[in-house]
Amino acid sequence: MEATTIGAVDESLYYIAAFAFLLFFGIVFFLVYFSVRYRAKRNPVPTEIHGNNLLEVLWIVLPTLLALSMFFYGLTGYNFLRHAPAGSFEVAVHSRQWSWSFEYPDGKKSPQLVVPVGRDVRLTIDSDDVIHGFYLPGYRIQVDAVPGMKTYAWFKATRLGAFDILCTVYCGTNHSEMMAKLFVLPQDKYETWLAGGAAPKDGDAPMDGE
Ligand SMILES: [Cu+2]
Repeated sequence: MEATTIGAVDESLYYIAAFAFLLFFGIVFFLVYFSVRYRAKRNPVPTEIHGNNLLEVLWIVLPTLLALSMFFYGLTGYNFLRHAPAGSFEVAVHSRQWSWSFEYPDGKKSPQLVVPVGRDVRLTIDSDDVIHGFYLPGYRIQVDAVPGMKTYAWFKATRLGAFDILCTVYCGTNHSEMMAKLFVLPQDKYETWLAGGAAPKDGDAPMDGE
């Protein structure tokens, strides 16, 4: 499978969720089974078990390995998300109360994020005033925009279409309206837009996977 930010986040989510389901149903199953099997009528004198080294070792070692495997997924996913591949398409993201703007290598600026499909896109994020949160759920990206420093994120623009961008840090009166769109366009449509073509509208780009 091609390595993407979507894959990195979703894989660790599914992995942890799978164990959560397994443990939940496993525990409920044995809870019900033992309640019936050892009910007072059938087992009038409670059985007490003292000391079982094998069990003690098992219930220390198994959960430790399980937790470490989740940590492994989390760490590799985090490292992947923190390191944009060389040669990424660079976009500067500026935030302020209460809007986003995007600046491209040639100096062009736009209120929406527009990128060509298939590229690795590296975002350099800053803020003019207060802390904002750059959130692009369609590509599983969330990074704070902090005044006085630059933060980074990247994603591989594998899916064509329009994706929501939101602010996730409460930043004042119009925080909830601090939204923008990411448009992932085919290369030719991207170049038309870059050369001064009309700004893409929601629904323009062919939808894929969303
Ligand atoms: Cu904000």
